[in-house]
Amino acid sequence: MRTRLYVIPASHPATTAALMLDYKGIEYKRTDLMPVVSKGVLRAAGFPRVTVPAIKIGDEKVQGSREIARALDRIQPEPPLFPADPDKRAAVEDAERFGDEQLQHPIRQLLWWGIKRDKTVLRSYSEGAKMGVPIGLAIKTGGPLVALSARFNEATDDTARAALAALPDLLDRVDAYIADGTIGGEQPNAGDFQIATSIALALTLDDLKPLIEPRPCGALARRIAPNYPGHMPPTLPPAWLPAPAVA
Ligand SMILES: N[C@@H](CCC(=O)N[C@@H](CS)C(=O)NCC(=O)O)C(=O)O
Repeated sequence: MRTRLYVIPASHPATTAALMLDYKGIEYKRTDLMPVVSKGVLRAAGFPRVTVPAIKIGDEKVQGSREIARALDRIQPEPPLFPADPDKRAAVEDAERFGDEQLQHPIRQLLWWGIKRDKTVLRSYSEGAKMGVPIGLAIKTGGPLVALSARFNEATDDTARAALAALPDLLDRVDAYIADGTIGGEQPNAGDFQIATSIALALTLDDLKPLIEPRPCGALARRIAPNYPGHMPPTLPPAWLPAPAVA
């Protein structure tokens, strides 16, 4: 079936969709979009909203990482992204919802906070992407796009500090999902794909690595989303950082 996935390079929910397509063995073409510009392209392609991931699969258009998980299971049931047992499915859906609604955004805000300070890191986050313009040029001329993205995502000092303050509890919750077997099993599910990409993106920020790497969620991210692109050297004020977890 003809399938095209629309992504912004290094977008964590877009990587969730890519990993789920790979897991299902569905071949697809990828369209890499620049942030902000992505909104117009998605609208022009007929999607109802302005965020990635979005896919065209056959004649269907599906947008949103959670919607895509369900569409993929419907279109190609094997291997499944959700358990057949209703209680287990409800637990995976709860983890997936948490990943989408609570975990994704603070990590996104910390990323844009850092990019705002040093947009040269965009080169590493765009590794392997085909943006239609040379990445050096995109970086040189990308100031306004970065400023707009930071504003769109409300990546301010206050929200970055709030994201950092919330991080230990968010990581505890992921570790709890792993401990109770909701995610982290031998066969990955939609919860694994949803959550691991946010953790993998967070691991590209050197400031966050010591908080995450010793935890079970760090190992999960490395297993489910290896080779995640991007690297941000230390940039956050040390006074804002929570204390690393005690091993
Ligand atoms: N919760 C949505 C989030 C989608 C989302 O916010 N995607 C971001 C990229 S991570 C986006 O498209 N932003 C638009 C932009 O940066 O211009 C999902 O999981 O699909």
